[in-house]
Amino acid sequence: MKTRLFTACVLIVASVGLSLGTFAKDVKEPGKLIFSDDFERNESQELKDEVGNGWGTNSRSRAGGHKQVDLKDGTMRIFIHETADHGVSVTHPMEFRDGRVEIKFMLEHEKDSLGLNFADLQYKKVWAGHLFKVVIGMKQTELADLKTGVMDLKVREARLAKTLTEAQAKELKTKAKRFPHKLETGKWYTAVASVVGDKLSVSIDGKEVGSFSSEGIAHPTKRMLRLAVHRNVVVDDVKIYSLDK
Ligand SMILES: [Ca+2]
Repeated sequence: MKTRLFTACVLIVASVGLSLGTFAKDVKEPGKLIFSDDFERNESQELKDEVGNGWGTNSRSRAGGHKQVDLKDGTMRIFIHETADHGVSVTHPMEFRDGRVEIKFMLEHEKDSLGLNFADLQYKKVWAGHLFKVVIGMKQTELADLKTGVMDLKVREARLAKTLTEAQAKELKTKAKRFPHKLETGKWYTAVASVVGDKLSVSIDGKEVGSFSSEGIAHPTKRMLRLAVHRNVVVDDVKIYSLDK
């Protein structure tokens, strides 16, 4: 009897251990690396944006062609030009349903923030392909569904025309979530934004900051990453993983 009990215990412990092991493996599973950049290079000139490696910027259309992105000391410095009529957008194509973006970043001023915007320019029911975003600021991180929120064309029109109904305004409030999370200026952090199904999760330096589920996040094709900068941000080591099977 004792032996049987002992055997049963061993089996239970072994199977729990095995499933924990499998679980740990699932959590750690990095997915397939589909893009990475360490910015260890320089431009051929210092007057205009020339990021290379497939990156685009909106400096020509929004800042009269003035330089707003500089490769320096093996990093990418993004800074808004005084003539810009829109935040700086530094874009890279990608494609996944479920995936993860990792990025090293440094904010140098209390008012700085880094936006990670996920877009699909082929989807025409939203403004400029906006699906959802993560905005990392000095005091908080915001996660927002833009597809079924403020960037939905009908919602956007109503907001601009100030004809948004009370019910619409109330619903819009459910499309974003803010998490208090303090950062220090002049310090490097690594942010990870994971998208699985309708859930967007963000961690900074391995610590979960927050997660948010909303239907726009489940959009089947995330085709572009936009780094959105309204003042000044330094970034490095961008990695994009697809978690699609
Ligand atoms: Ca680097």
